[in-house]
Amino acid sequence: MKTTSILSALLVGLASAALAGTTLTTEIPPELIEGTPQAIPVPNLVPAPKKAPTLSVPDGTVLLSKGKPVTGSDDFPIIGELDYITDGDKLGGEGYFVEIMDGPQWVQIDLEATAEIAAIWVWHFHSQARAYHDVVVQVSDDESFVDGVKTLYNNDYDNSAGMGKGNDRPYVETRFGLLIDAKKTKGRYVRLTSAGNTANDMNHYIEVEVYGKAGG
Ligand SMILES: [Ca+2]
Ligand SMILES: [Ca+2]
Repeated sequence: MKTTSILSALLVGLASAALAGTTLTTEIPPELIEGTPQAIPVPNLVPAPKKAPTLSVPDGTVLLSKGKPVTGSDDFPIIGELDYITDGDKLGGEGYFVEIMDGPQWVQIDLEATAEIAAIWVWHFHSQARAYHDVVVQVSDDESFVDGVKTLYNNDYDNSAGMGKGNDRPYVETRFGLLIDAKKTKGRYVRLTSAGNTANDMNHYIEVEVYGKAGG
């Protein structure tokens, strides 16, 4: 009896230790699918999720990227503005996405201070089921991404973007976005690369959210 109580107390202690942290949630935009569905001809595709992804993050994790400055390899977007990426709007329709030119292109968020990053949540485009090619997400304290670059996500399975072969799988864009576990990686800048998509050669972003703790 006594042994059982001690054992129970131990198990409760272990359970609360394992549960330390918070489940990250965000506002998911409403469904808005337009046009006729198109085939998504990429290998090893992760099917579209039916609900929002979840991730346990450290207590005290906050949204760091809201309103932060965004730069890019294409300074003159074809549609919209780079600022859309951190403005908090995630709707799928016209006026909410920025379109940048074809080829491998990047956008970069400046958190304005080194942070301990817990998660990065990405919406490229969600009014049509499609997959973006060569999605690579990196963190660095170096604005030019030469030194100290940490790659958190890379689904360029054939290294066509020339940044190294990635082991992540291509996925279907949906309103639920792509949630990346950043595992407390430290850095000031977040750079996201892509190289067109299965519907056209252009690159798009609706919103990117970077979560973590400032001053990491
Ligand atoms: Ca936005
Ligand atoms: Ca590729």
